[in-house]
Amino acid sequence: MAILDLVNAGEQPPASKRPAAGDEEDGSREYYCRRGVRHLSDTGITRLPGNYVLPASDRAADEYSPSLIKLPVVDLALLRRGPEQRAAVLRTLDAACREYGFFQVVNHGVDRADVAAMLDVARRFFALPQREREAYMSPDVRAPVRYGTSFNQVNDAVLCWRDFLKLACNLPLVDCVDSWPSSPPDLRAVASGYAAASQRVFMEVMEAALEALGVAGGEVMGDLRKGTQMMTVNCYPECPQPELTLGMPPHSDYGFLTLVLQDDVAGLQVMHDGDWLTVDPLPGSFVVNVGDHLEILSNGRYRSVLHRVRVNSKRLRVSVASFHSVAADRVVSPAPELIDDEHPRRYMDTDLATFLAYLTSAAGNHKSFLQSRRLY
Ligand SMILES: O=C(O)CCC(=O)C(=O)O
Repeated sequence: MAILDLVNAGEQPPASKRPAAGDEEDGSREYYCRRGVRHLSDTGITRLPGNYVLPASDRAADEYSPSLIKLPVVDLALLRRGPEQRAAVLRTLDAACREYGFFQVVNHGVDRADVAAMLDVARRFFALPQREREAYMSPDVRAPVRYGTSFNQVNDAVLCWRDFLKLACNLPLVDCVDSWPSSPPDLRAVASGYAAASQRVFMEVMEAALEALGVAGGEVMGDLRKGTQMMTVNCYPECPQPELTLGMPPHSDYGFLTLVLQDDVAGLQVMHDGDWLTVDPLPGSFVVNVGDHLEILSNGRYRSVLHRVRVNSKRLRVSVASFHSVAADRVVSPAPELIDDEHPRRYMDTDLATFLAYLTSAAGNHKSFLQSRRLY
């Protein structure tokens, strides 16, 4: 038994909820990967199984009494209201991307009812019987639909307290939607409407970010218009010992920007000046963060920042993260406008296909992929 398994070893689902004889071995890592944490939480366990217990050095240090930060707010309505207001918003956006790598977007034009419907259908999907959810499980990181658990369950040394549904949203969207879950019956309509809205907001914010960086956006925006979008619907159920584990480990995101829709339960934490700060969920807003591809394109001016998710014992949390980038084989490089004697090129070229290949052999947490692309 591994050392980690000795901590809290022995906590298993009550007999009534255990798999029938001949099913996976009860309490094995494989069992937990197959069943996920929603199922485990529903069994009413009171102690965390050893597979989820992080070494003390990787746990969140403090008691869970998060001090909430308000991220810089980017108001998209002001972006459209004449050159002066646009310039002021661009300054806010630029400062947020350099200092935090994170900001919140308001007045984004996505209907509140559509946002609420997305969170609602997400909750209903994770409340479906386990067998229905399991049908979408796949170990293939390139699958157009993938239900699973943990962060990168094949390579995670310790499992994370998260279940997810990943939906590829590449264009034309109709080609992807048919492979998405058919239950709940409104999932395809609600999630495809939300995905299209999220792509619109992404394009508007990305155009502003390129303008703020002083980069000619034509080619990049053209590539993004034909690019990739992956939507991850996250479920972090109530956890019996949240201080021993995490919903997601510290990681950065691969793409240009990620748009995160969170419900009203706090959990997302951002690394800033060496401290973990909890993002205050601002109702109706999207949290937006810079991904590795934008850090590379900006030659390091914008920061793809580590973030992680804490869980709690009282309320299930749902979030929807939408990752946007160029097509998988399209090369991402530092913009020539941002390279000079004072700012030599800091990153090698990369592409999404290389990142996906990397994920099959590494956990992909921390900023390990981005570090592998750094020249100095
Ligand atoms: O659940 C969240 O708030 C953040 C999710 C996230 O970081 C991710 O999906 O990469």
